[in-house]
Amino acid sequence: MASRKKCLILGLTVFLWVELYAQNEEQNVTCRLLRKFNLTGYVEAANHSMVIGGLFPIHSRTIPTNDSDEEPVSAMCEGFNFRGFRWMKTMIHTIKEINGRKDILPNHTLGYQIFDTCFSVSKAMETALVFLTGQEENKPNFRNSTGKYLVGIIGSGGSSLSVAASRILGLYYMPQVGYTSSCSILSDKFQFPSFYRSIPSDKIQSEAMVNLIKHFGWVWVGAIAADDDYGKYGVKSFREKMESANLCVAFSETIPKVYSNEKMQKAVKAVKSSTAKVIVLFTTDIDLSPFVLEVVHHNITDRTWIASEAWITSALVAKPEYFPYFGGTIGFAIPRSVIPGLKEFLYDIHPSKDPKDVLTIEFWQTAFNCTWPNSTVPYNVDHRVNMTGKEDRLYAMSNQLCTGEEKLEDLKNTYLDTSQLRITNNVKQAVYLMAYALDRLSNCDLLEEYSNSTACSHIPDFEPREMLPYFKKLKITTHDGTEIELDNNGDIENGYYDILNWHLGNAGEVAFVKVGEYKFTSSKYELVLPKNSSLFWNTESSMLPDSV
Ligand code: TCR
Repeated sequence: MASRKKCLILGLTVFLWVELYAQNEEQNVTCRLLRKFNLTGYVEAANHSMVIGGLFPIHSRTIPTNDSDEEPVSAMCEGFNFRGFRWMKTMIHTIKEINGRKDILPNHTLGYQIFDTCFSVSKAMETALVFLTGQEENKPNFRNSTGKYLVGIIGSGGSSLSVAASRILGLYYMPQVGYTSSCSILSDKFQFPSFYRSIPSDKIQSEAMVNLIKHFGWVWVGAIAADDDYGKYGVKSFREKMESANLCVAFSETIPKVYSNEKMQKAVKAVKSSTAKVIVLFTTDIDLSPFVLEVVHHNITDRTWIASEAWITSALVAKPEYFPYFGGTIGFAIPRSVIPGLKEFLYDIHPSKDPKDVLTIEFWQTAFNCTWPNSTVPYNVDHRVNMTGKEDRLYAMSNQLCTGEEKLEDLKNTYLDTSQLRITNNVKQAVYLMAYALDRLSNCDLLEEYSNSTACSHIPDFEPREMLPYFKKLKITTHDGTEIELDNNGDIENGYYDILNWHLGNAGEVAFVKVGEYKFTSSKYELVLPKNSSLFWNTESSMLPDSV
């Protein structure tokens, strides 16, 4: 096939049949349960020796379906997520870069198979099953029950997704390298034997928050968590560390993931009625958005928010119109990096290149608010439940047709914004960790303590578990000279966070001003907040808030 060499399957649908035979004693009935997995993504596999799997939140949620006792169906997705789309493109860009290098895997090239998780646990589970079992004639020979070719998986995105997926993938010791799953439980190798990551564990961040609180002399602090593994474990370890530092948590609330006015108002009430003026918010930006609207609606000002890394630089929250409420936010961010060649790669996108590339068409339609002629992609109809609890179609089909002449340069869009590459750089490093582990395997470059017990493996004919020893103490140097070393739990041994503070920029935008750093190694930490850093506080007096 002529198109074999190119990236071919877009919007691919995978069918998986699960057959359950239930023996009914009286009637001897056989029940057959069918489930069609409906996954979207990109694959390029032909002509490559091996494939790396990838999972990214290209949509923000699944569309709720009506309960029915008919055949179980796989949900559709909505809410195009430009940031997740950039992460996904970064994985492809990195794989192409590695394939062009002579010093890493010189005799092999890597393909990829990437799926959209829609930011949902259920899709992450579907993909885990497909990675392990799925195979169709025109699809790559990724590792199935005979154990071939799929090296491992980059992802799955949020911690709840990684926890769920790696409970299945871990059964087969399928390596998984997370780029944004920071929940501390993923360090537990008994539960997650094949999980590694390029993002530090939140164990470090929650301690960093407590040290920041101590630094400013606050003792009475509220905490709000997202209703998922990230939020709940993050706040749990934050509370434990506050207690051991003899500091107090004034309240601890959760933001509901599925709309519930009652639960939301409970959290708002806690904030309004507490005398704690400093509040930790451990949540991703997507989950935080409805809460932000509530804070605006209730006109809650005069609070200082301590941001977790997942929303500290988020364009969803850092909007000038929210500055009266969220200005002065302080928190930790993954260090920024510049990725050579990525910007050009991201700009190289146009729906006319491939009529089957449904994600690019949706990207174009959403970014330019138009409909691509004759496209089968439903425009971004959004079933998000609004603040009043009613289903609200926030976007309707645009009548305006896209011309194809729309200019990416005119867009102010998260996808193209390469000024704050933080998690994006983690994606790149996650792919490199996987590739370097594979490179070590191809050279049988084992640590001494394993070399007696493990025979050398052969590419590409090896079992997933054979990769695991090569992640032990894996040490790599990144494109910008940073050294990354994994410890025995698959966590980053040492590194640092930027401490950012939200100021109002000259052009009226929210500026993320770096005011310090939090450095950590496996045995010690250091909070560096120079006395002369310019801190902005959103208090009446513009002075450091009191929270006692
Ligand atoms: N860990 C979160 C997810 C997350 C995220 C982000 C999502 C983190 N940072 C930035 C979007 C953007 C950190 C988790 O669930 O583990």
